[in-house]
Amino acid sequence: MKITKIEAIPFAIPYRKPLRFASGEVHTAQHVLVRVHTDDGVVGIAEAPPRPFTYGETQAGIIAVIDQLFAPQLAGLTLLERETARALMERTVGNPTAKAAVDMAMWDALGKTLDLRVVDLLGAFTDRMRVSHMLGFDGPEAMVAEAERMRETYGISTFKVKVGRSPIELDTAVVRALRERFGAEIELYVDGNRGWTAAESARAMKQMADLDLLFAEELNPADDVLGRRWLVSQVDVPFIADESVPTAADVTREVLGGSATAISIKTARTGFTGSQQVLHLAEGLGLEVVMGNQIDGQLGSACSIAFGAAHRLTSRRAGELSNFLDMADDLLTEPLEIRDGELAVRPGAGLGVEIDADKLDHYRTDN
Ligand code: MUC
Ligand code: MG
Repeated sequence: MKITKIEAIPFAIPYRKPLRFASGEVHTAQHVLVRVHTDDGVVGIAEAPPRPFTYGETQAGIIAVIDQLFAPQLAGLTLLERETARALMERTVGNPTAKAAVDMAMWDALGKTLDLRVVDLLGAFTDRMRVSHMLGFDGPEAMVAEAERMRETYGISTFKVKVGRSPIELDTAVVRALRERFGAEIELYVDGNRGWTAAESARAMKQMADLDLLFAEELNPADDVLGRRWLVSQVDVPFIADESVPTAADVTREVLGGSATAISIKTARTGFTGSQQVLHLAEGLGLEVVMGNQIDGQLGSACSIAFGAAHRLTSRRAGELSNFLDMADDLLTEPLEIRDGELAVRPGAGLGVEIDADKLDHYRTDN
């Protein structure tokens, strides 16, 4: 069970359909595959998605911090010493997705070593979740057509609509068109990625007051502290903090400060160990929780479903588990499949997924 080596391998897989939102856009999945090797010959895997517009990380930076700091610090630890691993990695500020991927690859290796699934090690609440699909910026017709395709092909009936454009009517028209097309058949919520001001957000929420939204997420910057509090105090749906709460301390600050009433948990930024810390905090505070997506590939989505399905609170709402559908290809030997609007946890030990060696050879960018 001793860690002998940690690899950080860059790869690039194009998106069939780029995702556009208020803080950025993604055309290619330039992620980092993390492999934790042990002295038993077990290899645990996870992926880190660089999101410079959210966390400041780059692909080269993730590789550097793993190769130069985390790999030497963690070598020799056993897979049970995850708290020690966390404490060692916490000596380095920031770098959330690099830390999360190392943590999750350790859990995968532990599951494979014990011949147990990660979902069972974490809590084993259920083995599947309803899926929520993210609709990136486009015109109303194209976004309605995309939702129709997702419903027909995968049975998905919950949609998170990216908003935050100016004028606000560009986005409110999309949400209205979706509600008019599908009526009560779908669940809808919006995510602004900090694109609007507090006043624009309040005006947009008034325009959408009759559209039966589930949630509103990060409509304006949390750093506009008083503006955010003013907004959250008047919005009548749970207000989700996402990129403003990458740590448990951030959750505490934002929620106690009146700047959020719900949170997004993303395994891509808090791994499994940190996500449990955030989840238990959220339960204690009585917050709504949504499993978010860091525009993950299939490996990242396998991590999200393992965590989301493991716990009661995270599996209550549809989880954002479908961004990988927009990628042209992936690295897994067997693709994840969304059916009847649900994604199931894989049956095998650990995360239950394996990397296809030929695909990795083809997409890795360090050879
Ligand atoms: C989301 O929920 O915001 C886009 C930016 C980011 O940090 O995550 C994605 C999705
Ligand atoms: Mg978000």
